[in-house]
Amino acid sequence: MKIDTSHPRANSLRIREKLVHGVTVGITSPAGLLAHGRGEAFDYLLNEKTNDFANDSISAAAAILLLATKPTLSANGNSAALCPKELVSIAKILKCKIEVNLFHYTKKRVLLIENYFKKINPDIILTQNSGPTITIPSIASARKKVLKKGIYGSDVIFVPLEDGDRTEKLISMGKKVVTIDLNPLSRTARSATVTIVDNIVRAMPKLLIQIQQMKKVSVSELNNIIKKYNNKKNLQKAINRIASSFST
Ligand code: PTJ
Repeated sequence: MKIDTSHPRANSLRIREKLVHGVTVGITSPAGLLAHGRGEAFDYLLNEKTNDFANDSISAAAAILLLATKPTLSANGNSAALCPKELVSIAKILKCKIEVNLFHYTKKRVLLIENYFKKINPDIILTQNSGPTITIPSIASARKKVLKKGIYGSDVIFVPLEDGDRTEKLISMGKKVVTIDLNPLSRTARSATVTIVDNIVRAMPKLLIQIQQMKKVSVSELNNIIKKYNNKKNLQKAINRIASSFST
């Protein structure tokens, strides 16, 4: 669909088109459109901007990812459609890999997403041939199957856009989890180490810049950023922001 640039919600329509394209080429699940709709509702209540609390989370996320020994970026059908280039750029700076891990699992869609990333950078993506997979029994969904070389063997995992039990389980395995989720009440938002309550299309370019800028920051300074950060308090600020949008 051609989007009229003068349309007051042109940007929102452009994002929708990316997801519709994702469904058309088979990388995004049809349910991904519904998930995006839920996100849009929260975005509206958050004033469709990166709020101060999200900027604080972005700094903490950059610090945790830069301090990680072995980070992995987990991609799904929505993140692949909305910000594949940023995911690849972040993986490149962190010298880590992207692993496709799907809720609405089909082998076909996994292969399509892997190839989608390979076209941007063939060296950045772990594939189903990248060694053994491990099943994390306490995860209920298909997301329980992870690569030993990827999510299973990582100390920090980036899991944007999901509301599920995976984050809780990864945390209970001693891992740190960074997420992006417009819904501050989701299970993932509440159990992650750092939750960026913002639209992934706004947050990812900012996270990329932050990681680039903080690359030269000392380990003690990165640790200080993390020490000062409190995810629970940050989520409360997002909830307060949403609540305040209901007053006249
Ligand atoms: O590709 P698959 O099969 O792995 O499926 C991906 C989806 C996203 C469909 C799947 O993980 C799912 O069903 O997710 P949920 O449970 O709907 O959770 C998605 C979360 O992301 C919700 O809390 C939404 O509010 C949030 N969300 C949706 N769109 C955005 C978003 N957060 C940030 N930016 C968005 N654009």
